[in-house]
Amino acid sequence: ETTYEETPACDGGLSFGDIRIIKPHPTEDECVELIQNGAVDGASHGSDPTTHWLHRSGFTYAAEGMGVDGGDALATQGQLAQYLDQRCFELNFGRSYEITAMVKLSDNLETGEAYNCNPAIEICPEIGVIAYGDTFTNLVEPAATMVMGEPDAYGYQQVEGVVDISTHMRDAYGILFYIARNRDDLYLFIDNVSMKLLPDATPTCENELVQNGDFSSGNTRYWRAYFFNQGVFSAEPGRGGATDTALMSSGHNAQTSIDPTCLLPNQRYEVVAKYRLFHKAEPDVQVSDYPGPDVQLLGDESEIVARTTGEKTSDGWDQLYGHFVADEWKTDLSDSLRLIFRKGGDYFNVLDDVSVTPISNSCDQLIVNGDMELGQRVFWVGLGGSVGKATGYTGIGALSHSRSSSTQGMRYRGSGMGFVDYTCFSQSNPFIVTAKVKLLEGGSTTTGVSCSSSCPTVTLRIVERVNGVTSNTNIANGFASQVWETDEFQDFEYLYTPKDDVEYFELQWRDFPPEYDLLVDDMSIVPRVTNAPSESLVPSAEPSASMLPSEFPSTSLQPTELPSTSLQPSESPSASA
Ligand SMILES: [Ca+2]
Ligand SMILES: [Ca+2]
Ligand SMILES: [Ca+2]
Repeated sequence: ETTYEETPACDGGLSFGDIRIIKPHPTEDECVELIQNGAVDGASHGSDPTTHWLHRSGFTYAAEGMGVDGGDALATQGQLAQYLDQRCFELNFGRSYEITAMVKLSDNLETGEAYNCNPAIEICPEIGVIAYGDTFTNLVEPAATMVMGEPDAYGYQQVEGVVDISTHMRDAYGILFYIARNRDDLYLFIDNVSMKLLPDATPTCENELVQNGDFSSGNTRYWRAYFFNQGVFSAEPGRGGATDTALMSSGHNAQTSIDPTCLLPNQRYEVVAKYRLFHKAEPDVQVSDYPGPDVQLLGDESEIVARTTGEKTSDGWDQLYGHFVADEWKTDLSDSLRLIFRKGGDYFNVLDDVSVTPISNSCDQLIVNGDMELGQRVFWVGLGGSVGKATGYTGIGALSHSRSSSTQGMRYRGSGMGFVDYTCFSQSNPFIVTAKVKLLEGGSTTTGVSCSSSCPTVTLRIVERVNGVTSNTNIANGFASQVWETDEFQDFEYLYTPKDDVEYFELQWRDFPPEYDLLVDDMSIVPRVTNAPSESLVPSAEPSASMLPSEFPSTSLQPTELPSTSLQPSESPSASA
């Protein structure tokens, strides 16, 4: 006997809304690694090595035993791709994923003999991510690029990159990850593919604001290209030796982010980096073309915060240096603050040891690089004439050439690059300005000027602006000796009483005879009270209005204005340009 259930009543059935598909929330663990079967080791394990992988064109070939370390790989004559778990981009919005993969190009599917692709000079395999939304298709390409350097023992080369989760990824209904061959003539092998959540980049706001600035991790983490469709690459060697890496940007620019909430309001910061430039036409030869890269902070506004110094390190790297103050536009950003290394033209720019750190506000020494050892370029600017590093001296800095006017010289960027912290200034705290100064016969780097009478005059001008009013103080010949000893430096010293509320400050060496060049070294501005060695040069009594020691001939003092004949009418006295 067969029995049946009772016939159900047919008065209802399914209607719209009776079935709901609930999208389960992923766990955090499920969203750490987004690539499924990234090791593609199925073939030798008896399972399908192509699981989770799609080919966008061509075919998929299980390359058994042809992977990294002799494991399995996948090969294609098209692109290999897989869809990512889009829910993870909602869960982790605001964070970043690091993409890594090993890839190999070969013209032979059977032997897999490797073709060594050089991303500096040719198109190599890359990884892209496409977000499909209801109203958009957003492409991140490349999301990862090939690392410079030799292939590993199995012929594989590293591809790497970092992807920030964009609003497009968060709002997409589907996200495709793909590895592109970019070569019609070669097969693509892939292995060890990964797209992994980076540790939460919530900054710890430690002393160093640049993450992975020495690239010692061997990857480009936290760095990317500034221009769309440009890459940044790990490059060897870095400054840390043969196994250390640096960052290479091809064509244009590299950038990283600084969290604006880590900046202390009105704090001063030092920007330091090392670089090497190569022409694309001759990529093996380092060049020192000027201007070098500059370093820009970019948010709602932008500011150049470092430039080349013109002086190499002992290991042959050029140097970038600068200061900035964390003023409001930098600290009050809701979005990220970007640090961009810019060098136009057909160059490779290799960066290493990038650092942004707060400067101690001790007011102990207001001149940066006073010994000129870092070079002169970012610090000193020609005033009419040019400024260059003096050769034949031990680290002597500034030399003014080709002067056609006696007012020409050089100026120190107290403002502009912010090298003098004039928040240290107040009328109640005098400072001592010192320098070593030497005059050379024009065009000579060695022959000093000597004199017995009517010795030449050299002027240090202090330019200050207070409440929008610029004033100059000219100190002509603040020298201990009035005799110019040939080949000797003269000691310059001046007791300087700053104004209150200084808004702009610079120093100018100028107004010396046009037939001579000027050398300056060991410049210094220190508070009088803490500068014990200079106490002997300062009169024990209250300084007179002239602010100079009494043993100086008073005729050499011109504390307010120079005779008008020595001033060029065409030049703005403020020289604040
Ligand atoms: Ca494998
Ligand atoms: Ca390095
Ligand atoms: Ca020096």
